[in-house]
Amino acid sequence: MKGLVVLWIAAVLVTAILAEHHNGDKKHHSGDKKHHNGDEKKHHNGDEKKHHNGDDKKHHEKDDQHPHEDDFSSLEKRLNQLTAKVSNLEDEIDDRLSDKRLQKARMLEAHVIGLEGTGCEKKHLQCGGDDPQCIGDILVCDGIKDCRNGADEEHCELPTQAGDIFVGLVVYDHCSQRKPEHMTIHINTVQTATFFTAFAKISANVELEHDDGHMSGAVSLPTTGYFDFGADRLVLLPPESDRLGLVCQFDGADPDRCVGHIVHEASLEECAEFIFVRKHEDDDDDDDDKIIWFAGPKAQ
Ligand SMILES: [Ca+2]
Repeated sequence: MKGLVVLWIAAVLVTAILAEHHNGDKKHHSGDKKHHNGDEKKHHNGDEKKHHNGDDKKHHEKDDQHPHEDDFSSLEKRLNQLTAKVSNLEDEIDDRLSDKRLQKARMLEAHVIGLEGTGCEKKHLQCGGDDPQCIGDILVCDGIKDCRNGADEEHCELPTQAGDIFVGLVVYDHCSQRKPEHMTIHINTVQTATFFTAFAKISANVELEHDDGHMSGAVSLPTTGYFDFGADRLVLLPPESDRLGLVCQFDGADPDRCVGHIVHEASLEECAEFIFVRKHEDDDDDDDDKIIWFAGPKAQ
């Protein structure tokens, strides 16, 4: 009898517990339903309404509540910063590659080569670049790439043409008869041959005014010569019996300026130097002061 009572109490308790558990589940499910419905409703209604209302501020506030969207926002910020940096670098590179800078770099390179030498024999051109190579100067600008890097056919524009005027200012003069302060080269004709194109034939007049205290005057000396592409220089043969010629060296970068040396024809010894600058059409005869003169190498 005692055992039966115990069993009955146990059965009542189990029933009560099961009933309680079942009710809890129900509550849970209904809660879930509520949550689900509510969320969906809220989400759809809220989101759509907000979208349609165009209430971006509210939308972003909602976005901020999601941590992974914060990450996207921070990545986007960093990407924008990097894009700005790349853009700045591009501007800097463009600036460094400007024509003016490139010309300056080529002038400096020409100056360094002038000081160090090219490592090539006389009448030979150094192709330059990472692959040093010497070629004969008659192969320069002949229409065939003789340098492995093609450098011999790269700068073949004549820096001078008929009608050009170059005005030279004396740096030193140990040999000319008249010791002029200025000398002017008038280019009359320029002819490029169909063969042997490394040289262009030139005819010119060298004009100079002189005043040695006793006598003053002006002369115009007709002469011929050539432009040597390999050496990038204008060579004018001696116009007078003193056998003094003129060699004007361009730097390969600035076509408006050359360093002129008066040389003895036989020995090629330099005995005077003039810095020549192209005279532009809008330069007046009396406006020589406006020409910017560059300091040449010091007198020897
Ligand atoms: Ca060539």
